[in-house]
Amino acid sequence: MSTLKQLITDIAFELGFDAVGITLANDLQRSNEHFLQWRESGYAGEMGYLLRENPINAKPRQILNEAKSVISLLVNYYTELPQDPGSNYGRVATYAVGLDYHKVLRKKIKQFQERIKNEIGEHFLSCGFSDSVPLLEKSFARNSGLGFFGKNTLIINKPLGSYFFICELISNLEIESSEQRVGTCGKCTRCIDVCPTDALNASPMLDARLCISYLTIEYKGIIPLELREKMGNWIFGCDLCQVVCPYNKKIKSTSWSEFESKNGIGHWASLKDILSIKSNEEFHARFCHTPITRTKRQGLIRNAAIVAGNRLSEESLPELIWLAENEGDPIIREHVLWALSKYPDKKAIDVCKKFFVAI
Ligand code: B12
Ligand code: SF4
Ligand code: SF4
Repeated sequence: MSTLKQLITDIAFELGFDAVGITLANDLQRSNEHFLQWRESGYAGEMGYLLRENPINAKPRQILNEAKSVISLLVNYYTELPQDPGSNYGRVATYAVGLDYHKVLRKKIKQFQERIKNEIGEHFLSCGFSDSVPLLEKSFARNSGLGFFGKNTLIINKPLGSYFFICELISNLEIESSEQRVGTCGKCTRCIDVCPTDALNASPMLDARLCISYLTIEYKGIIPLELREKMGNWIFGCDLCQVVCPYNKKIKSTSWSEFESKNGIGHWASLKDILSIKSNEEFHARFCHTPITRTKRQGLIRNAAIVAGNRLSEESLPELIWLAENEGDPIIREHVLWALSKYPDKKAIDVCKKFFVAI
């Protein structure tokens, strides 16, 4: 390994990154075509930043003119799922149980940049990100030798599995590229089979409009009726196509304490607690250090109402009734009334009748 590559790898591991790989900062022609094909198929749903006329996606030099290499870094966020505490709780995807990874990783990437600059001097230029620019991060991670595309459309790394964040540094350094890793799903189709909404039926593309992760986090409107029951217990994100993946069977828990569930909302959240959040200020105060802020109060209560209806959460019933009678937000009200229509309870039926909801 060249000295520069060794130096960068050593700094990355010292700072706690779980894997590092390097590739050239060239445009990725084929990935770009796939991205455009995906978008033209309508699979991006309403994710505005991916629908812009000139998304940066596969062109690192549009971000850093002098770019020569992309240094990709992986951060394991896996923590074990505690037992389901029962019907009064909703599930949170593993990546979101702790602190907001955008903030944690931004700080760490900055330290990484500073350490490299200290070692090699002021001529070092770089831009670093994780999930904050529309760059095809998975394609660059794959090209950096950090794994392969699974049929669930995620990058799979041996031995890390797929529960990791991808970060990258676009830099002006000429560094020897890492060797591409070979790997394949073979005949396995577990993720496609387990997906409750058939979002992976177009694999190797994912129809985000059907994906529970998109519906619960990115999508701001009224969830289509036919998808609500399929959302099951999920109030934020979805992990099912990772849970079943054989590459995730023997993985280690994260060494990043920031991503442990004690620092955030946790794997299971009380539906009653969420449904009783009365204002945006209260929502912000509770979740401002976590990725949950993305849904805002409206989205999280909408999701919690659906899960309460799916699980017939007893504790949530008084909160749902209160929301049906007092909440001003029409999106929240719509989902609350849908949830109440699922309960066999007389009080719930009376509220539905009052608001003319078909039971
Ligand atoms: C938009 C987005 C989403 C959308 C769409 C996901 C998707 N698969 O497209 C939604 C909201 C659904 C989502 C969900 C999740 N996401 Co997300 N998401 C992104 C984001 C911002 C962009 C991804 C993107 O560009 N999609 C567009 C598609 C076309 O690009 P692509 O998936 O890279 O597609 C490539 C291949 O599929 C292939 N391909 C596509 N079509 C075709 C067709 C043919 C013929 C061929 C041969 C190949 C091919 O080529 C494409 C280009 O290289 C990235 C961050 C980033 N900037 O990259 C994170 C990112 C992909 N998400 C991430 C995570 C963690 C998740 C979730 C696990 C979170 C959760 N638990 O809820 C889920 C997983 C759902 C899933 N199975 O993918 C991580 C993934 C880490 C990993 N191990 O790969 C990323 C990289 C964020 C990060 N920096 O860590 N996400
Ligand atoms: S995250 Fe869930 S809904 Fe989305 S593709 Fe995977 S299993 Fe399907
Ligand atoms: S579950 Fe099977 S098909 Fe899906 S990503 Fe994992 S190995 Fe590939």
